[in-house]
Amino acid sequence: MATALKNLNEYNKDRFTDISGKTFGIVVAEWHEEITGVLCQGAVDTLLQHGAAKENIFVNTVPGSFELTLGAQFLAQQEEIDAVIVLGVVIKGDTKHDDYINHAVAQGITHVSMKYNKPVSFGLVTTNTLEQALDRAGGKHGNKGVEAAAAAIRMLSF
Ligand code: RBF
Repeated sequence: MATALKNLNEYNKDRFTDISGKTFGIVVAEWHEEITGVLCQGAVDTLLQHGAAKENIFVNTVPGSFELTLGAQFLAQQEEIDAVIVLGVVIKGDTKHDDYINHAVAQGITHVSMKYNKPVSFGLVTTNTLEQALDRAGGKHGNKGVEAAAAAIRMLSF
């Protein structure tokens, strides 16, 4: 579990497989894009640092986090894609939209992962405030895009 004391930014790289021949699909929500852009950069940098080829990383955007599931499915159904990384930011507001979106994405991408038997990483930042989201996109709680990429690599080593 990611807390102030523990998160996957300090992952154990010994457990990583060689990803030089692996292909990754990243789906990023455009809502709060100043934050999702940082998550995406963190994910891409992590894949590159661990040997993925630039031409094997496919980044696609969707309008909002609710659309992440279908975006993940479009990617996962492609045979050449080995793992999918889902990135978005949902911030609590006056209504319960966040609950509905977050649950839909969590269940939706789990389903995609099971259906296509591929890792689909959950990089959805779900916070009460904008500040908490910024803290998790290159701030004091690391970068959840990095963590999502690390989880995808780790699962390819399973
Ligand atoms: N999408 C996000 O990615 N993050 C949000 O914080 C977010 N807040 C929303 C708040 C409301 C009230 C609504 C209706 C939508 C919100 N969306 C958000 C967009 C949603 O994920 C989706 O793109 C739209 O509902 C269109 O299907």
